[in-house]
Amino acid sequence: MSNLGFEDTDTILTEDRLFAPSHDVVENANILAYMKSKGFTDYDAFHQWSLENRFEFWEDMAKELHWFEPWQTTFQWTTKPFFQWFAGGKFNITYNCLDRHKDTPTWKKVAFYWEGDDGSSRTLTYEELYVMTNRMAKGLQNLGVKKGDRVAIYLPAIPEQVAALLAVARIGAVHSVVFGGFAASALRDRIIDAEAKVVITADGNYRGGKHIQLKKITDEAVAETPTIEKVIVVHRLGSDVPMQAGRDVYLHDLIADIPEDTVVPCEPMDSEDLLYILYTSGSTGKPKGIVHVQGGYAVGTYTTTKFVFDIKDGDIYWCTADIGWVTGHSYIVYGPLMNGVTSVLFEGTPTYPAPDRFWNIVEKYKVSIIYTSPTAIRGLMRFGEEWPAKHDLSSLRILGSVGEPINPEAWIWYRKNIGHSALPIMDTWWQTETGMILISPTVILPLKPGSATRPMPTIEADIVDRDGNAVGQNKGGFLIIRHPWPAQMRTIYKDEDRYRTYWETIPDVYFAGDAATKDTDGYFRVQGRVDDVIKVSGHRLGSMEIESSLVSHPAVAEAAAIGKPDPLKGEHVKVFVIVKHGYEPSAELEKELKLHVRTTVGALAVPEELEFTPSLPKTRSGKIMRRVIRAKELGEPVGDISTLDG
Ligand code: 6R9
Repeated sequence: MSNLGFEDTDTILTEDRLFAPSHDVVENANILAYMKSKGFTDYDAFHQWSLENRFEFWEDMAKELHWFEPWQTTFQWTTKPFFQWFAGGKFNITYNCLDRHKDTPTWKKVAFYWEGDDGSSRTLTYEELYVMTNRMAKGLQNLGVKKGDRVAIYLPAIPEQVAALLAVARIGAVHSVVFGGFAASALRDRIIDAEAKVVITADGNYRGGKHIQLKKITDEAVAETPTIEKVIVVHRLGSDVPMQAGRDVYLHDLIADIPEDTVVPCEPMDSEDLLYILYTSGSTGKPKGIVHVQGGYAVGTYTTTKFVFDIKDGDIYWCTADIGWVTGHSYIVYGPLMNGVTSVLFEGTPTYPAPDRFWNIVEKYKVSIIYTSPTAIRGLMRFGEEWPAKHDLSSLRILGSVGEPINPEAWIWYRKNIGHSALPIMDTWWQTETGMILISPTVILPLKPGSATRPMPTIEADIVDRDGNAVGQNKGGFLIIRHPWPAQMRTIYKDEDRYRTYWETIPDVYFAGDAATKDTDGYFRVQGRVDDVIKVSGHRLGSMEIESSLVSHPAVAEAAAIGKPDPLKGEHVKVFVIVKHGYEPSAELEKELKLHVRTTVGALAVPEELEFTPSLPKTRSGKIMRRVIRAKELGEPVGDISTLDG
């Protein structure tokens, strides 16, 4: 990453409104109970203690979960920047999501209220999810899936998707969930990189009323993957799809003869054994397989769910993300289930069939905690205050936000219209790589609109320059973390060198790739990426992935993709295209190229703007200077370009 530049990010928002938490909420907060057990009532003092006693903190948290055998070493560097948490421990995350709740009242409690895109619904208790998970685990074993094997999951948001993750983890296999909106070639590349043996998909589904043919896309992908032996097809629509004899099997057939009382014992995994791979965009064309492990990831997501969302027994929790993204892994599946909370799982979109779909769901299920994205909020704001006003939202007590910076205007709208002008907003900053929330308020902190506030306990975050020197208060710089936390990624799958760059770009600290500031109260304000990652509606896209897609089209010689500020999506994609000799720029070609990106990467990546150009600025070594293109496009100073050559 040679093009780090934050010279132009040194702009401080003059946002100084402060929203104090209510006394009752603070008194009953989960985090306060823990703080008091250590002799603290003030978060600053407690946080300072947690920096000095980080292992004690994480040991306390880990002890709340079930270990088949206790760990021997809480933390150790192996060869820096590689490290281990809870080494020597034997653990299974599915045991902690399900089995641990047996013989407790949680067992009979609802795990998920599922709401389909079409308004259909299903309810599953913890016990029922356990039964579904065990039968699926047995089915996978019957197909020959063993500990360490990779299983790709390409499903819509249905209970079987949750059970699929849990079943794979239960038998010690490794899941690789692929977002249902990705195109066949994206699914294919992820299956190939992970060398997955089995893929679990569905006959199809509806999203926002649109029919998505998951099985057809899977067939296209699997035609080019040498490792896939079996395709499991969940009946979501109940439609008949072409099945390849010997390879494809319907889930209901696979488990037909597996009795409901079947128990597949949880594989006792080493803490550091792989739990999952999740691909995300970086600054090269190839998505990175972020690796998370069983023990530390569980401890980190369990703890942050409990403290940030202040989970209580009667809560109805709803994270509106998709399980195909890290937010869904950590805060739909693992964190909430380990906390034994009742959740809503939603298959659809915020505006279908009408712009009050979210608020309708909140009212219907009496949701008390909602965790959504700035894009969703801004999108719903457009339709006006009358849509939330139609619904009784009085069940809500905590609001959450994730995925991109939330602008103060959206923050205020969210609080006023959804949060009855009173509820706290947890603006949670984290990443696929971090596995868990790292910077976020808890309900005890005063809030500032547009600020993710303070780091979580034990998290040592700072703002530094490119050499790692702290820049001081209210100065723009790079957001870094100084010490590993339990849920941090362990490596990039089959690419250790790429993992090292996170700890080597700025010497000896974890560099997140974001620009941010810290104010005099120690509150962080994250501004956005400083690398070639574009965040469209909170979803990560790599410039190079879009460019590679474009140059794979016969008419394209070269392409550059940049992110441009977008009032709704946060950012949108603009591409610059040089056509090959013999081709002419035209409106038709523009349409064709956009479609090409849609079918090779996915709908999210489709450029909003496409400009044909005769040339692109490049370094002497031939790299496209996206930062220069972006600055020119936005009419900003181009800045120091001497460092761009690489
Ligand atoms: C969880 C998730 C990570 C990037 C991250 C940053 C942006 C996420 C944010 C935020 C400002 C927040 N980001 N949360 N920026 N405020 N509360 O989104 O993971 O898809 O890997 O993206 O998202 O730029 O670096 P991921």
